[in-house]
Amino acid sequence: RRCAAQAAGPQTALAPSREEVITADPANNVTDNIFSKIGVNLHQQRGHPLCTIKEAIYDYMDKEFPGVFSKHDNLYPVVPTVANFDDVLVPLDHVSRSPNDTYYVNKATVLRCHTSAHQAELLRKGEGNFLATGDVYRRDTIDATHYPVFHQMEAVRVMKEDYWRATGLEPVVACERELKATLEGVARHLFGDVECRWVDAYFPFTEPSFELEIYFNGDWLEVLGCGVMQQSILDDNYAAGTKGWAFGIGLERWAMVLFDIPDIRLFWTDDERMTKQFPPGDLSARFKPFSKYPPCFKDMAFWVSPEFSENNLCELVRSVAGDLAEEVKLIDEFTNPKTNRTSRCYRISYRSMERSLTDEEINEVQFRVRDAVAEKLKVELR
Ligand code: FA5
Ligand code: MG
Repeated sequence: RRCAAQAAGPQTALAPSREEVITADPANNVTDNIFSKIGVNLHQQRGHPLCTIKEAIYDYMDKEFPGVFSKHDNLYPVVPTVANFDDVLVPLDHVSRSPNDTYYVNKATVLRCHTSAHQAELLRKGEGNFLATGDVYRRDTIDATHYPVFHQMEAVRVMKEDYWRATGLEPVVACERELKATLEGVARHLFGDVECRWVDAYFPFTEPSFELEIYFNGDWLEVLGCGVMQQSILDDNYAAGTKGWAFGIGLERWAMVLFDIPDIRLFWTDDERMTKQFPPGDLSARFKPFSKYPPCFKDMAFWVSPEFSENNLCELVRSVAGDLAEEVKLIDEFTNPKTNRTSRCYRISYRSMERSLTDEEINEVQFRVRDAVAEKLKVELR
């Protein structure tokens, strides 16, 4: 009953039908806008910068660990809630489980919010060393480096006992060392000399955990999460007493740094001025800005209700304005001391990557956004 995705190719993952992901279930929060991204599989399209990054990481990993890693880039993005969260030890009260952050098909099924959703499943199939790449879905704010659909590459590397023993190190230390050396190697392979730094982090499925940040356009950009795998994940799904490390790379972020791509929406355009700039496999391509059309700003102020959330606002803006919405930014907030009500003012910037927007057009979009906000978010427009 599954139908093939629009651009059928030999690699194309099966895509769900609309009815499979947009259901009448009260927990369902998948929008048409999100549905339209499932099955597109940018990471499988040869010549797409995300595919080029994927292949470059494969190359490096195969060189460092010949014949070790199996590769998956066609795993179905609609997964059991258990696989996405419970199997990787995400606590029941963790924010990522909230429908404010994750797309639920129903209580038992989600659009994966990370490729770690496949860790346990693949380990149970006996795969101890794999790279799993795919589209992931998150309700998130809107700006140049955040998009509700993006791509990750997961790595899991299990070390057999004789292997880590031969290092003469404690297993956790051996894992941490190999993990960091590997990722620094990947970064050097792609970027040559680049300023990067390790930051301590927390993930329920690794301990210790780290994030790698790269200096990009005047700021530190978080490009991956990683760590030494929690023992129980290996014990329960693979083999007792084995040790391992894992990482999850944000492919868009790496592609932005490597190819100088300034805005995450550019990955989704089929404007030839973008696509023609990236020959398959060419790591030396650099994005040359094509005339950037001017942005158009619209402000919107309202009294917030207790249920108000910024992710809901962003989602709503995106479902009305699509990729024309470049950024949604809080520019003012105050609380009336007498009534104790809080007012917020958001500035939406609209911009097309492909053409100049007319005033009428944006006014019309903004009207629809305002209507939708008043109706769906139960706030009082000012
Ligand atoms: C994770 O998703 C963990 N599963 C990563 C991991 C795997 C840790 C295995 C340990 C072991 P995080 O939520 O930080 O972690 O996301 C990982 C990366 O995805 C980030 O570093 C960033 O590069 C990218 N990312 C996160 N949110 C977005 C977004 N909205 N748009 C684009 N990229 C994003
Ligand atoms: Mg993070």
